[in-house]
Amino acid sequence: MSGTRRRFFQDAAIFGAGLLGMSESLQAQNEKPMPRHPREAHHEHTPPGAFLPMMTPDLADLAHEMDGGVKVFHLVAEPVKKKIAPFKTIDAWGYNGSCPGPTIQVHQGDRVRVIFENRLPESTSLHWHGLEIPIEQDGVPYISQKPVAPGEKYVYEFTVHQEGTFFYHAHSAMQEMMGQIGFFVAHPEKDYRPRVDHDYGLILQEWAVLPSNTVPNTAAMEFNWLTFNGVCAPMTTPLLARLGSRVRLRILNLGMDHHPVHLHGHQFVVTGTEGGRAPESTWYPMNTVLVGVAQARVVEFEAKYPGAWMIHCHLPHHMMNSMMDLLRDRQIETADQTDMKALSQMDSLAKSVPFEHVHHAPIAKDAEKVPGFPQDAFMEMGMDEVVEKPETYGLPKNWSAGMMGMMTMIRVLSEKEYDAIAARKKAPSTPMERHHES
Ligand SMILES: [Cu+2]
Repeated sequence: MSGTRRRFFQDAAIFGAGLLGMSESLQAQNEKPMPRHPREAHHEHTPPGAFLPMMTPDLADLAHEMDGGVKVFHLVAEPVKKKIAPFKTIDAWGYNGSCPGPTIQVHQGDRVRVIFENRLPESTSLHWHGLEIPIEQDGVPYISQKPVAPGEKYVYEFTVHQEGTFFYHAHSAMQEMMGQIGFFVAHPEKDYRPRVDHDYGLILQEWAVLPSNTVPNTAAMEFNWLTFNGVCAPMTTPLLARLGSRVRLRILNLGMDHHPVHLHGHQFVVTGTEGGRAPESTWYPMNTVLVGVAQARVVEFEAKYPGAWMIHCHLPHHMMNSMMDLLRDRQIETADQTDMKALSQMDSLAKSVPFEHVHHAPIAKDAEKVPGFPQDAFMEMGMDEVVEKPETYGLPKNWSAGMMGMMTMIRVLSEKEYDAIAARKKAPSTPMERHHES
């Protein structure tokens, strides 16, 4: 038995007893009846109208209240201090204290009211990207409405007759690049077939933040911080799937670049776009999907193979952050870097957070003599401890060293492993957290 598996079994024994796993947290997100266990979503007896909510790792859902038959949401545009990496907090703009904004989930056919408040220092509006709604709800300043001035409110109301993966964003380019975007998911009246057991959403963003600065340069054409749901790897929370389950992944892009998002170890099919569900006759196997600007791509796959499988943008420079702030006195460079210098830079950064820095991978004795050295040497910076959370439990030591930029992973887990992590998510105190307090 491997060490990882043994740790899981110990964990299950300690935390598993009497705990119900994921189904309750899913239920909490959803006012309609939910199956007790996500796998039962496959079952023919799912109550009518029930749907599997999309999970947006590292972001919350926006709650709503009912006013007669109308779902009422409150959305506030405001500046947000956003920690995108353990050692980097930026001054972004977002909604309800969150960047990207909280996820809105509704049903096809719902009447939706969004009471919008502008707490930005400038005028803005909300555009409902992809939704077929009356022109006066379209959120384009001067064309469909007056700009919403600072301190003002505006009420949007429309019926959602479509299904699919939509989004809301400010209809002003620079505000978009400051982070003003969020998911708007419309679940179908009749569940998609085949049904899935897990449904995850990822928002792709890119940021240009100069060293020792906190404000993104929204006029820049080059980007040094790359995020999924507002955080760079390894801060991205791993997605979890039960072995043998079917997974839906919705990927949304609002930035300056198109991102080829690649999944390791599994093939998927594209089952939808920002325009809704695609007919099954159009599905074909792939493992990299290009998500263009202002597009959403929905992919589905069977989680057939156990392991921690990476999901990442495959643009080489998006598989890392520039490390300008990380190493302070250097940008990414491929010259004049020595082992001692790199180590002392990493150590001083690690101390400033603080976290325990794991020594980088070995280099050859005469490495400096080889033209081109270094390339990836000195790039990786293990920080398991500072990004530890239930979803990272049981990963191999120094797993975080290889995680940078637009990157996350899907952990395909046995029932026992999955339930052990679900139990940790519910446990108020775990040895991991106690360790942090000590
Ligand atoms: Cu990319």
